[in-house]
Formats: sequence, C-alpha cells, structure tokens
Amino acid sequence: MATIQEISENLQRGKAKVVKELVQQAVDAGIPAKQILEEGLLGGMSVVGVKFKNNEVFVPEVLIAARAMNMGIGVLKPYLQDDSMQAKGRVCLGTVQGDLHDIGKNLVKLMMEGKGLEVIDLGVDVAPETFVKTAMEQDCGIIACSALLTTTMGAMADVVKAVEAAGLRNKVRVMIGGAPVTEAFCAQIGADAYTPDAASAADKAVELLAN
Ligand code: B1M
Repeated sequence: MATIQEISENLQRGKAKVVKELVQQAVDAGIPAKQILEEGLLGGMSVVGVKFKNNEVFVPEVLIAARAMNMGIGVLKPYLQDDSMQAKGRVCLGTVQGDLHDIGKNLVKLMMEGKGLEVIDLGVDVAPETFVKTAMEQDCGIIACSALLTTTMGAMADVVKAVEAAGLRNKVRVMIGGAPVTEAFCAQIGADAYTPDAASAADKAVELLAN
C-alpha cells in the first residue's frame, strides 16, 4: 500500500507518474484525500521549499516537483469536492501581476469549485485591470488574488485601488491569500478578507457571497 511518506518522497524527486499512481493507491486504500493532500503532497512540497531556500535544489527541480504535485492533485480532485453544495456565485481568481506561482491558486480554485462556486481562472501574472474588467463583464461577486512573493504582494493593493476606481467597491469583494500574506496586510490595503489556506478561502467566499 502507498504510504504518505512515499508520496512525499517521490514528489520531492519529481517522479510525477509515480506520485500519480501512489496517490491513487492511497485513495483506494481509504486514506482520506485531505490527509494525502496535506501530509503527502503539501508536506513534500514544503521540504522542496526549504531546500530551494537553502540553495540545495534549483528552479528545474522545483518545477518538476510542482508538476508531480499537480498530477497528484489531479487524482484527488473528485475526492475533494463537496457535492452537497448548491451553486453560490461567481469568483474571478488569479495570481497577481509579476507572480508566476500557481499551485496554491489552483488549490483555491479546486476547493471553491468543490463548494459549488463558479470560478473564472485568470491564470498567473494577472494585471489589476484584468481582474476588474473580468469581474464587471462576468458579474463576479468576488475577486480572489493569490501572491507567493513579498515583492508581488503590493499588486494586491493595486487590485483594491482598481476596484475602487471602477466604482465597484460595494459590489465586488476582494479576497487575498498566499504564503507571505497576513491578516494585518489585508487590513492595511483595505481588502475584504484574508484566509490562510485554500479550504478556508472557499468557505469564506461562500459566506461573503451569501451576504
Ligand atoms: Co518560488 N518562491 N520562486 N517557485 N517557490 C517561493 C514562494 C519561496 C518562498 C522559496 C524560498 O525561497 N523558500 C520564494 C519567495 C521568497 C519571498 O518572496 N519571500 C520563491 C522565490 C524567491 C522564487 C523566484 C524569485 C526564484 C528565482 O527565480 N530566483 C521565482 C519567482 C518567479 C515569479 O513568480 N516571478 C520563483 C519561481 C518558482 C518556480 C517557477 C520554480 C515554482 C512555481 C511553479 C508553479 O507554481 N507552477 C516555485 C515554487 C514551486 C516555489 C515553492 C517551493 C513552493 C510554492 C508552492 O507551490 N507551495 C515556494 C516555497 C514554499 O512555499 N515553501 C517558493 C505549495 C502551495 C500549495 O502553497 O502557494 O503557499 P501556496 O498556497 C497555500 C496558501 O498560501 C494558500 O492556500 C494554499 C494552501 O491551501 N493560498 C491562498 C494561496 N493562494 C491563496 C489565495 C487565497 C487564500 C489562500 O485567497 C484568494
């Protein structure tokens, strides 16, 4: 039987196909999808993150680990959905301008869709104007921004300003998140909500759209 440890180790080595198979085996063995995600996949990626920081691994290794992570998440997707939820509204989601990290953003999407939200995924390196234009054209109640770099967090403030400039402040809420983002930063830039992880982002989005 595939163990969480094996999933984590193979992810760290970037063995995408093996990770995919091991995740499926773990699911079949009855290990909860949330545990596989948090301890196996996210656990493995956080080891890669520490090695990256210490210059023990470099961008190519991180990219192949990220690909393995995405393969694993793909297997888990149906098991992380909550089918009991009714459609609650529309969200436009993206990683902010200058930032190419998309794994956390993709998890937010998966969790939000799992809660019955319609998510328009704008991808990475999204300009503030693109968030606002999409929210207007697609009638989104929420703009959700992800940032992984301290240098790109500031782009979230630009999104809030762009929403204000478009006169949408009372119509569209701005949610923010990502590793360097904090509650205090959220208050500082006047965004509507910060959540620390993808599952709580989905819960918060449902709550905001209900009010
Ligand atoms: Co980059 N990277 N990276 N990287 N990378 C970090 C973020 C870093 C912390 C690594 C390190 O030094 N330890 C560091 C940032 C330092 C800082 O700013 N403080 C860093 C750096 C420096 C860089 C480059 C500048 C490196 C370089 O080129 N010299 C460069 C920047 C490129 C750019 O964006 N312009 C770069 C590049 C890359 C890769 C392309 C190689 C790759 C990205 C691949 C991809 O995303 N497709 C990559 C990766 C993979 C990482 C690490 C290793 C892992 C990130 C990840 O995917 N984590 C990362 C180190 C680390 O985080 N430990 C690192 C797993 C993911 C599920 O977590 O995205 O945090 P995360 O999402 C979480 C929460 O944050 C939250 O939910 C998720 C959990 O449920 N969340 C939200 C995320 N978005 C949310 C939105 C919400 C709510 C919650 O509401 C809307």
